[in-house]
Amino acid sequence: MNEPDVSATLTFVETGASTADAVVETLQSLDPLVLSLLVVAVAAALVGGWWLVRWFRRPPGVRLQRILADYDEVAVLMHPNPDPDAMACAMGVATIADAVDTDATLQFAGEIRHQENRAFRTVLDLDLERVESSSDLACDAVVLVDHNTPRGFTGAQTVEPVAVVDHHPGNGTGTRFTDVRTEYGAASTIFVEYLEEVGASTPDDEGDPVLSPELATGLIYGIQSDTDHLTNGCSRAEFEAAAVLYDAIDEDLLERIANPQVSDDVLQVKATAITEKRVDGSFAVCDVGEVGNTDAIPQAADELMHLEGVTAVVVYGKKDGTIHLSGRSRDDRVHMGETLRHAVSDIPMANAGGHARMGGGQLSVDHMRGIGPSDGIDDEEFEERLFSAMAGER
Ligand SMILES: [Mn+2]
Repeated sequence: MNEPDVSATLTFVETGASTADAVVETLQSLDPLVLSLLVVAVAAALVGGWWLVRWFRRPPGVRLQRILADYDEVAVLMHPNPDPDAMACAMGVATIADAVDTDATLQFAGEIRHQENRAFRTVLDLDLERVESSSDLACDAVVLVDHNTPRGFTGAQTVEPVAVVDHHPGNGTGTRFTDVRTEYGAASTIFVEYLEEVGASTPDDEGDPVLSPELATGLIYGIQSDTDHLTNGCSRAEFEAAAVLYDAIDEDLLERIANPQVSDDVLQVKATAITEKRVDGSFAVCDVGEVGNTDAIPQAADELMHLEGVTAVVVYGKKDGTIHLSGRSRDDRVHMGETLRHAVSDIPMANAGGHARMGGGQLSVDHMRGIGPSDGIDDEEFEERLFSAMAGER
């Protein structure tokens, strides 16, 4: 039974020996110059390999910091209309960069409209710069946070970020550093880990970053706002990050961000949505009319979702001849993005879409009423259409 095995082993040993002999012979026959080059090449490969292993064994926060140290200045780019998670991440990059004497300019496209976002910026005294085109970027070295593909400004598609830190799905990458964790509830959580990795939770006098009350408060608020106060889309990492931040959080600052004054305009729109809504089964639709601040529309949609028995809502309002739509759903039968897309599909120049639970869109009033060849529809028909789209009817 064992015989074939033994002979196989013998053959292997013989072959092995003769191969080793052949290698030695070949080496001896080589020119000394070639031989020494060969030795140098092997040594270089070993050192390179060792270096690579060491580099990739470093925690990502340390790697990011080493990369930031190569630049005098970086532009930290938040996504358009940045939210607290994006702003907190930008603060995180600035702190990690500051410890290695790299200046960080925090930049964003779009606007900071939502009262919570504005309160976040004001209370934490953030210096944020608005960009309209890629030429406004503070420098070539761009660090992208809370999104992975630059968008929302002229020339965005030409920007090649050096580093990308995000928690959204997508294919965007940085030329030197990419850390996208889609299982995380907030990108701020990743920065809490980075700050620990670079020693920020145990500050010393050697220039290591310090977890300031502002930064800790910003990061916990970023986590809270992206996870609906740790109730939705969380991973264990969010709770661990909250524990790390706990000692440094300034409760006064946190309270001021969480309870900002709401403009009269926004409250009016919410009130209209509550009193004027039309409910059909478990769906609600409301036309809130002309609005001063279009950001009030999604907030009104959020408000209506609190209504008992309502599982999907669409709120729409008009500003400057454009209808702004915002939909929410916690009904598995209603994919809100698809619902809105379907509802406006035959209206020229309209666009709408989004995720299963959240969607939005815009269309021009003139195009809806019908200009040129199309017949157009009125507000009432449009509402009927929204209801039937939610119900999955054609
Ligand atoms: Mn986020």
